[in-house]
Amino acid sequence: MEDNRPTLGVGMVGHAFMGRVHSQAWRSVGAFFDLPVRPEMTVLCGRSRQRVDAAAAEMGWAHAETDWKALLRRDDVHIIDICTPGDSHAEIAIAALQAGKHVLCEKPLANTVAEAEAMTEAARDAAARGVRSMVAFNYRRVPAVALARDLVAAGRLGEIRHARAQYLQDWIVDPEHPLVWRLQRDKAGSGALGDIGAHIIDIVQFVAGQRVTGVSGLTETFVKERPLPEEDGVGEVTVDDAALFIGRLEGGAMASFEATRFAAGRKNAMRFELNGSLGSLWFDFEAMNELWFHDHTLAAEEAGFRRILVTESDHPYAGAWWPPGHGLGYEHTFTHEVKDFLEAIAAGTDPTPSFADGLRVQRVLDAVERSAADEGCWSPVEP
Ligand code: SOE
Repeated sequence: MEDNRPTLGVGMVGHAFMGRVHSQAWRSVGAFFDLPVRPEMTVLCGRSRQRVDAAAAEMGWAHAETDWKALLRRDDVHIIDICTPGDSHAEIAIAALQAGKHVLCEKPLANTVAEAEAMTEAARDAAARGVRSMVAFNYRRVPAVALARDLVAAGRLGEIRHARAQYLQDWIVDPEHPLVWRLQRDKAGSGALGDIGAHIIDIVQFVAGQRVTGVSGLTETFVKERPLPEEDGVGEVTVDDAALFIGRLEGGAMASFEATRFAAGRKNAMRFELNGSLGSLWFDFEAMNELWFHDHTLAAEEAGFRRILVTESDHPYAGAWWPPGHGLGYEHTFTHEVKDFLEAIAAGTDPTPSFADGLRVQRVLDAVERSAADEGCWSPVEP
């Protein structure tokens, strides 16, 4: 049968971990979701000719380029997917939006508030011309997290009193782990704070449906020097290894956040708990197909945390995949992300999380850093 759907060519910049995950999303989305458009993996961009050619062939991209600006000049590229370290997000995203390309940008949106503001302004101008943008906070697209958001929005938690969020990893506990780009401030902007703290700030704001209005925080760098990755010698770690902060949500709730790469034994424990006047929710990414819900309106004898296996066909996203109980993984969150992005482009609506949502997270990150530099002093977050 003839396929009359419009084709949207994707040009992706970067092909390391995030590039690989995004590639699998672009590759599989059309096979599992009935899309109004047809995405095409048109061109992959990377700095080394040899490595980008090999990555393009391995991951299914039709062409390879070594200069991201070449992607903007191509008529067969309609979407730019940015999977580079934070120091290049603003330049690429703004140029792409101005060139009329839709933009999907990895998180955190930028390395500074000023960059995130400029990107948000460019996104606003572009949206007026029908050009869409989205920041890749993929955990919003875990079915259990989307269900948590729906339950809160339906009022099942009542008034939110507490938000408690953690993102715990352990990949640099070993002091011999090399000084990779994520440990360099000029490339990554910050450490655990921006890399994984950004996720839990976004998740709390998304699920609770409320902004963080102020914070007080501490950051720490436990290992100050590490071996250089490609030469002899050591270099200085210029970012935080861990960040711990409390905050206030606009509805009055008290919130706590912990982001660390030093939680030995915790691999990707992105967790949150919300407590409201009518009930509570609890999620841990290491068991990502489950959401725990306590309905406090039930009689005490039968109430208590109940495990919801979020794999039913009526659960968010789940119906497109496997029969109940068979479960999804990390990669599916990115497939859901590009699905929603493509649908919004086709419908002519603004996808979420928007660059403005990314800026909102960036302002919280900045407030935490200012607080930590001032011995934990209370730091309001600009609205
Ligand atoms: C590394 O800490 C990392 O890959 C983050 O950059 C991702 O955003 C997170 O999903 C998993 O951990």
